[in-house]
Amino acid sequence: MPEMNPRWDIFCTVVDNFGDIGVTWRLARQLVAEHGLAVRLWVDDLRAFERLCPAIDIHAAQQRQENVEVRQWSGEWQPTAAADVVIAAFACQLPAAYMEAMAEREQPPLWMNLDYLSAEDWVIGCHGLPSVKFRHVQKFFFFPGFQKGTGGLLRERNLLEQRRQFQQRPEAQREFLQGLGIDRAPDAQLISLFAYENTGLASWLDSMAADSTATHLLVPEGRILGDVERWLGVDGLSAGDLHRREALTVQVLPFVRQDQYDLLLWSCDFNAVRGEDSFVRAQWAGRPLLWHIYQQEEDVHLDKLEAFLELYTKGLSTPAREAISGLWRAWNAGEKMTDHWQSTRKHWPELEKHAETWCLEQALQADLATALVQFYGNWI
Ligand code: TRH
Repeated sequence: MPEMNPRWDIFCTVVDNFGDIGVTWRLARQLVAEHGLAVRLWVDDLRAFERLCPAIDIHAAQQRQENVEVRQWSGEWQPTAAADVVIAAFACQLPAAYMEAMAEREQPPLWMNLDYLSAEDWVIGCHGLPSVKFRHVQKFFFFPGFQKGTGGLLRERNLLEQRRQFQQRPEAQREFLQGLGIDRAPDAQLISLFAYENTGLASWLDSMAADSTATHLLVPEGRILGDVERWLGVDGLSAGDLHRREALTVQVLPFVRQDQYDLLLWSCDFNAVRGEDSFVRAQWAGRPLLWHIYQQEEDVHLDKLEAFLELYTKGLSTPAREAISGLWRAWNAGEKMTDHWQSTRKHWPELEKHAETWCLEQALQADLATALVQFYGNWI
């Protein structure tokens, strides 16, 4: 008999950066808050987690955060009963003893691999298919995605309504920005910059500095700061630092809590994002964006970039499509951004409208947490 109140275990190994924990923490919270499930989140690196959620006690073997049971996934695995639903995030390898515990259950659990996000078409054919077996326990592929037939995107139930309200209240935005030490000049466009190291940055900063419109660029502390320092000709940038070069103001921000990061994206006119989770959040912000994709071996990430561009730019006029695609391609090749930025600026109103349309279209799909719960419902 399936459990009345199923227990879920989510396993996360932090490969690098913040995407692995960013996605699993978001999913865990949503399964608890919106689906009333009992969720344990097993994480092998609580220091990365602490950046997104400063309330984390990095020494605790077990703790509750926002009603999620957070477990330190250490090398020495303590025997534990397997849950009803087991999610291995991004193909992480579960502890051998836990796999045995899954197989020993009277009713084997639903075991899924939550894969990386891709807009490629093959994802539709593979989503939900059986993968490997451990003894008699079957694993399934679960693919997030942008199209019908995929597992969708993480989106909290009231997210777009909260975003709409926040964006309609300039005083709420001002208050939030002031809390981060940001004093926005009324006529300046606000841009956030979260990216990996990028040799194209200098040319983009040159363009913004030379622009007739003022730009206030907000850079959370992270990997791109070295390139910003080189362009400014300064060393050791840290949160709070502010530099002006012609029309461009560059301000370094602290790395904020994950929910605060949404407010930052919602406050900006344009967001440069990266990886997976910030990329999706920038889409929910309903504003034009620039994606720095996570680089993979043999440049397979470039196919993913093109697949997304093909979907995203549908409905745009040809010049606007060429402008934004050119900008994204240049950014991801570390190439000169100057001309692409100027063309993008020319199509601003159209790109702004399109970003909102895209967001609303994407929100017509079931969100990923709901899709997972439905998958389980169909499986039992
Ligand atoms: O950090 P990322 O580059 O993460 C990843 C990992 O590299 C992963 O291994 C890879 O597979 C994946 O990308 C594709 O980018 P991402 O996914 O955007 O994760 C960043 C998280 O950090 C996201 O949840 C938002 C959060 N964040 C904050 O909470 N506060 C901040 O100030 C900022 C800038 C981000």
